[in-house]
Amino acid sequence: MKRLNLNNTKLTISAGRLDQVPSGGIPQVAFSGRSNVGKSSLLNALTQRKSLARVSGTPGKTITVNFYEIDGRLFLADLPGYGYAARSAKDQAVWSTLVDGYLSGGKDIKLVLQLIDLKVGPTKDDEMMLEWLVDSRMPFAVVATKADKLNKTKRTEALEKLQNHPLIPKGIPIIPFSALSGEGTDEIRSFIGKVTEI
Ligand SMILES: Nc1nc2c(ncn2[C@@H]2O[C@H](COP(=O)(O)OP(=O)(O)O)[C@@H](O)[C@H]2O)c(=O)[nH]1
Ligand SMILES: [Mg+2]
Repeated sequence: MKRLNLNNTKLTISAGRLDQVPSGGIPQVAFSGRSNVGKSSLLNALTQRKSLARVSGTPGKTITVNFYEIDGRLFLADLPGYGYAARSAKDQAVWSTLVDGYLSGGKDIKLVLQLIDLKVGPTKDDEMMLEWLVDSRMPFAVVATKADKLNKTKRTEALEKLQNHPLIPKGIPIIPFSALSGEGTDEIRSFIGKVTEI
């Protein structure tokens, strides 16, 4: 298959409603994680763009799934973050309806990348997400973000904790990633290529 042209990337749709979600058969990879986990930074690293996705923008303002179209052959779907203490019950319900509806109904979703801060470890919200992914049999991988923040000993410990986590089944890839050093970028890219068969 022809190599993806990552320079040919654009934000196509900010979907606030399920009927705005693309459904034309182009494979989609969804990025899930709490606010501040490093989702925008990962998207920028993967697409070799400095600011395709806004890094640490005003959290929780708009609840949308942002679709980035790559070379007309792949969508990266940036799910709205979770874990905002300040989010109202109403906004929380909007989040659940959109995310649950998207992940349950999206026949073009080939993979979910679940981001977990390697230093912080899985939060309660991360665990709810992991449980959902396992129960719904969604193909997923864990991206352990901000790996540069840990020294070698702490890093090994933290990775072992993830590997032994009861909600992360054996065989689910756990990929350490750092937006600062670029570690993990190629691995995540080739994993996406393998799973989506593009
Ligand atoms: N040290 C370090 N900081 C990071 C990394 N990735 C993101 N950050 C920082 O974490 C904060 C949140 O990042 P962002 O990508 O906006 O997270 P998002 O809210 O999940 O989209 C920002 O201040 C980033 O600069 C990383 O790999 N290493
Ligand atoms: Mg973001």
